[in-house]
Amino acid sequence: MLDAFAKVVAQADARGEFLTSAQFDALSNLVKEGNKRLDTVNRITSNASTIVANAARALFAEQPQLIQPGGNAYTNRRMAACLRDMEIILRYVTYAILAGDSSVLDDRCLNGLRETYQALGTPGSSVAVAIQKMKEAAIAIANDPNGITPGDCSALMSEVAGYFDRAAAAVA
Ligand code: PEB
Repeated sequence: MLDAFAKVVAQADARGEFLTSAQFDALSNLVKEGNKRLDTVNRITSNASTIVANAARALFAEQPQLIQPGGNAYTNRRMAACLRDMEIILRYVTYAILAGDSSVLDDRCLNGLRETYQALGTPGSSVAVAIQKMKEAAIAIANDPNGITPGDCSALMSEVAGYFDRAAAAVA
């Protein structure tokens, strides 16, 4: 599990060299813009249950077969497992945002997840849709200019979108 700093250190050490100025500048920018990242993680974390519930509702409205008899989220046990999975994925996305690196998401959440869903008979493509809906909701909340110091968060929001896209691609 790496963060943006540990990754650069590992890369530099593998070459046996000091940090390049490009690596240094990227980390310097990460520090300079760090409050945006912390605010983003804080906003997504404190709205996690709303993000999960709304994304799940939107998924089941689009794919009602999932909650009909025989569906993959039919019965409370499967519904609970589905909401739990969405929450786990969102939680790892928040870790990746904080770390500025996807390795925690990759190694602890996404690795083997596609195969798990295949073995369970859970439709990965539907999980991917749920993740995309969480992405939209999370970005709307994180990027809301109200109640916060205004600034340009476009680069950070595309990084955030990238972690959700990575998760969706890993299960689709
Ligand atoms: C992954 N999900 C399920 C299981 C596991 C995971 C390991 C099997 C064990 C169990 O039921 O608890 N666990 C989960 C995860 C990590 C982990 C992400 C990462 C670290 O450890 N059903 C749907 C939707 C979708 C869904 C498409 C969006 O209709 C999910 C939610 N996951 C779902 C369901 C089950 C499941 C299990 C319904 C139960 C499947 C079953 O028992 O039939």
